[in-house]
Amino acid sequence: MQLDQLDPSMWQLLQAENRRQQDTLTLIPSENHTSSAVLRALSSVLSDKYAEGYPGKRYYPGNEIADQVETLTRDRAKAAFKVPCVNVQPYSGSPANLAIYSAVLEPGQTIMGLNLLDGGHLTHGWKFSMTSKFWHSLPYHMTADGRIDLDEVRRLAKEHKPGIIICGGTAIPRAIPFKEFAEIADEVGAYLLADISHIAGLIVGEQHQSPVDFAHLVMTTTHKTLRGPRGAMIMVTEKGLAKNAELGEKIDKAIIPGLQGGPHLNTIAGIGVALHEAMQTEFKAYAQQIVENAKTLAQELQAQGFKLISGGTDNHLILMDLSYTGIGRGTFLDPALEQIGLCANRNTIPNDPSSPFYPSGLRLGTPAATTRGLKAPEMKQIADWITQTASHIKGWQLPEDKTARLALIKDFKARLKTDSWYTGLNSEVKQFCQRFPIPGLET
Ligand code: DSN
Repeated sequence: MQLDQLDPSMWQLLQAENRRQQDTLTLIPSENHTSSAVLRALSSVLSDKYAEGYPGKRYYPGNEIADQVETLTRDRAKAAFKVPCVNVQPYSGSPANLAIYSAVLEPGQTIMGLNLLDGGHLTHGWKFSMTSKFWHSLPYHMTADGRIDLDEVRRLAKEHKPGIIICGGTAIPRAIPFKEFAEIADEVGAYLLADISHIAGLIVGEQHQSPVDFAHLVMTTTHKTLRGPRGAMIMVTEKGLAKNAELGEKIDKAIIPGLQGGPHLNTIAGIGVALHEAMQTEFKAYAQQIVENAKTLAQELQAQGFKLISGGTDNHLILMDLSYTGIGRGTFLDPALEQIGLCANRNTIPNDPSSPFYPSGLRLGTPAATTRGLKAPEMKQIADWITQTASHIKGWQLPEDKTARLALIKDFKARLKTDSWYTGLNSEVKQFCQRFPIPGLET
């Protein structure tokens, strides 16, 4: 029976989400729109199959095809990133990072990652993440001008001799200096892990340097600029194998039996399809356009008077610093933009004068919009909508007092629903979006 007849309630929700995505613009830099081919693989019957183990060594029968699916995806990943070993089974980036640390470190050893509030990731050692309970976390930071503080990385590494240094993060608008990180890691004998989750598609599309000659290990999620399903991959480089010839086996064992059970074969097939797409010549043009769009959007925002962390972008991501207009301004701009149909997320900025829950920045990215075919003129339009919205809400200021703060935010959110100014702009955005269909929804 068809889903709409079997379960109309769920069907209607799925239809509503299709409409929401079509009628709004995704500007969250970690999101993208997968192709109908990737979605097709994701909804295949591979979802029903257990395949604990690895190709040729499974704990269940019936895995002849599963073995070929996993091997094909692994081979594509090896070719796309030019690495000798890849594990495509991690359920997402968080368990992938946990598996890496457990493969190469003893409990209690030191890990060094970029502080979460400066643009790192929870699993790079944030104080409330398991990664800082099992290992000793020593975060490094951004400089005042929004660049990674390599002097601090070097000083901390020399003093504390970490077992692993992690480079990469979630809100870094500039190129990651892999070579400089490698020099520091090599000097102190640490593993270097490049977490390229945000920029994997830019690397395959040759718009960002690859970490493969510099890092021992590379981890990426598969759904951001790479435009695949939600999943992750761990890669071991030649340099990694030179440091530890058993690194590939160690990573495989850390995933299963160390951390996970049966792999999600439908996701692995979807990753394989996404990698196939990423290795076509059109993907390079896509990656190039992502960066061009981000640069245009950054310039337009600056021309409107906005301040950006690091003064611009080298990649797909822009971090707006709203702190000069008051503290915690992301708390207002994020829902106000959502009300007109633009989804960008509030985010902390380095040295945020506010708190993570009421951050002073807004994070924007162009991967999803570029998938829909937006180019420079549309980036100008988006900058104009952001400017109008920021101006419309400029009177709202976050009170210091916690009770007053909660009351004011409640009031602000209620006003979003009743203020007809938003309805006007929302219709404009909706109409604009009709010109740019989401590829996966076309069929
Ligand atoms: N949540 C992701 C991001 O938005 O960057 C990182 O895992």
